[in-house]
Amino acid sequence: MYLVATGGPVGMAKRVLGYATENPVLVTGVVIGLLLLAGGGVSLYRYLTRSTVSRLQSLLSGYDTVTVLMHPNPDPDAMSSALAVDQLATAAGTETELCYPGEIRRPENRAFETVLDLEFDHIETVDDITTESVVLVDHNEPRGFAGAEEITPTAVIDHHPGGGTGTDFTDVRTDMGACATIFADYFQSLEWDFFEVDVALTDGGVNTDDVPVEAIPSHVATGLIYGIQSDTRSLTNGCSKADFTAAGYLYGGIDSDLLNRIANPQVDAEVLEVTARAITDREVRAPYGFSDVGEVSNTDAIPQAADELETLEGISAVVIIGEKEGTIRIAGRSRDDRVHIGRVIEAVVDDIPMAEGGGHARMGGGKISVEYMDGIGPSDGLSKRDLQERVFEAMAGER
Ligand SMILES: [Mn+2]
Repeated sequence: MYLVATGGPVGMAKRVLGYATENPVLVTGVVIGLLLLAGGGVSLYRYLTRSTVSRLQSLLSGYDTVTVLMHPNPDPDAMSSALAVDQLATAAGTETELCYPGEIRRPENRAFETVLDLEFDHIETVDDITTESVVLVDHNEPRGFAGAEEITPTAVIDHHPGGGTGTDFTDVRTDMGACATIFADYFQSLEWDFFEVDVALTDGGVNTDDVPVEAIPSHVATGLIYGIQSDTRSLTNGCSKADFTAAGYLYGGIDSDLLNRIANPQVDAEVLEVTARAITDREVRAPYGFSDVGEVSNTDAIPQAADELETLEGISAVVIIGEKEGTIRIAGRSRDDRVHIGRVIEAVVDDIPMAEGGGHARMGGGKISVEYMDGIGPSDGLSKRDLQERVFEAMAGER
């Protein structure tokens, strides 16, 4: 040992080096031990993940057919997760029915469905689910259809908070940016090969006939990576290291042409026109915005315009209204923690007969029949201008 101890990191390094020179065997042993521990950690993690996915597979193999249930208005994360369960189930010798309540409306979601040529079953009530076993993906409590509360899921794979569990299997990882990340993790631990499927560019169909049972077809890998991208705003928002790891892993098996077609679909001209109107005619009382886009033929354009207006500098919450066939549609967005946009819309339509309004903290919607608006108030009823005032009051917490 050195007798002169010097301070600081240099001194420390010298002492460690000195010690290592004098006790080579001991130090080598310690280094090897540390390396083994780190390697062991990684393989232990892989072992645990593999046992998790094996448990899911053995659960699936116990049924002839399982229903894979997506949340209402499924997004690419939910849809690709359903595809992943289908792949795992097929390998376990089990058929699947991939189901969703609500609608697949947004262009990105429709493009996902069309380009991948998916056949998801639309359900309206609990009676449309005919299998004994239900697997939930990307949500943990069934919702959005009549009798949803009667469903007891067998398995739940999700990344949202909430208390929902499966009777036999629950893997809810709230630190993940996407449910697709969990499935990528499963596939990685299974060490299945990627398999390039033949995508018919002309009709958008995916031919899955030749896909080996234990493989990750390129359209599934592509779907999963887009699920991660769309749930995390292209890995910029709410993601973890695991999402990057999953994306890096999936990259080995994607079809980049397919990804491009899913991620950059053609936009309906009316959506752009309505968005332009929403921006031009906006009323801003910072940090809140409101816009009336008037008559529309495609009501999907209203929430999409709300998405765009919300990104405008200086606006943290926004409500857009538009009209179709005597019904006013409302779409709200908020990234302002003070504004629960669902409750704002609920408060705005509260006293209007037959009106609907509500939603989540960041996203909400509603509809009002113009006929019923006319019946409100002392004289001429409720005008769209009055509606605007109500919206600003509610956003400021005054309703
Ligand atoms: Mn998700």
